Amino acid sequence: MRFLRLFLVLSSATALLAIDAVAQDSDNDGLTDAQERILGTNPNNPDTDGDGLLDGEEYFVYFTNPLKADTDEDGLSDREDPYPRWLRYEDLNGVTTTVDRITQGSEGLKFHQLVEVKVGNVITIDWNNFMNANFTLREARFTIKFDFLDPHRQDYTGEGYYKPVGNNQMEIVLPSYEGLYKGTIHWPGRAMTISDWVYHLYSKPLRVGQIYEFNAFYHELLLWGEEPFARVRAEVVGTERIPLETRLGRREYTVYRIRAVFKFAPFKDPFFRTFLAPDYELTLQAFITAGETPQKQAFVRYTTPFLRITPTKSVGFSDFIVKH
Ligand SMILES: [Ca+2]
Ligand SMILES: [Ca+2]
Ligand SMILES: [Ca+2]
Ligand SMILES: [Ca+2]
Repeated sequence: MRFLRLFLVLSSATALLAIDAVAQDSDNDGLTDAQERILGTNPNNPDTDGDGLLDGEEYFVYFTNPLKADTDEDGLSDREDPYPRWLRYEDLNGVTTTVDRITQGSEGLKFHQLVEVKVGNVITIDWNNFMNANFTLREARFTIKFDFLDPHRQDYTGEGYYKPVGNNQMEIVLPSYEGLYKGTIHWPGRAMTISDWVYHLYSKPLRVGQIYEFNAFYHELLLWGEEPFARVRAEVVGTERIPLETRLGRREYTVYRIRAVFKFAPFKDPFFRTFLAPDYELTLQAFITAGETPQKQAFVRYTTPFLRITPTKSVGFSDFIVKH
């Protein structure tokens, strides 16, 4: 009996030691030694890449790379960069994947986005959106590559741009399914492309109850002869806790919930008329980690609408969640 008790004491001590070893954070940087093994960081150096941010802060708060001093490669180290991250978002519908980063180089504030859209055909888009200080669009340059499934259609790669000309006018060159679109359109103030909408909120001090209004441009609407701008009203409706799957397991984050109502002009096309009537509205949402500055605010989930006429007419959403 005595022997058995001793054995029990010993085995629980061993178990405690094992738990300690798993939970141990030797360099006190917010990541356990076991987590550091997964990420490849040094368990005995709290700042593996020497950029002034602790490994644990980088992973959990800034969403930057703890193995790279300048995650988005814009010349500003993660610590001094107001927009330091480079993140991959996957669409829960499996349609679109994007890799986003905001850089500040000689060309000013730039939102760079690599997009892959799989709608049977595969479209890859390399966007460079040059932004004003309030994250509205100043100019854009991009390359679009179409890989058609149909063996009778030839794959092609086209260059395009949006370039401001004169007052509130934008010259647009846009490779599309149907060939090259070229034209100059009215470009209202406070406008951006449809996928930039969440980034517009970046430059703002987010707080609950705040409302932001702007215009979102959707090129496919322009190509079909519809009014290409939606009027957007976004509101920070509250904070909440949401789970996020990360390489280090599931973790809960306190986030701002943002609700955005996209109001379109009445459509001429009967399909979209029926689908969106009577209000021609779509309600979308975004979740952004509740940090005090954009440096600490990461978009962890957001939705972007799409209304496609090619190859088939559809209304849908890309619901992006961060891969971390
Ligand atoms: Ca550690
Ligand atoms: Ca670091
Ligand atoms: Ca870093
Ligand atoms: Ca940087």
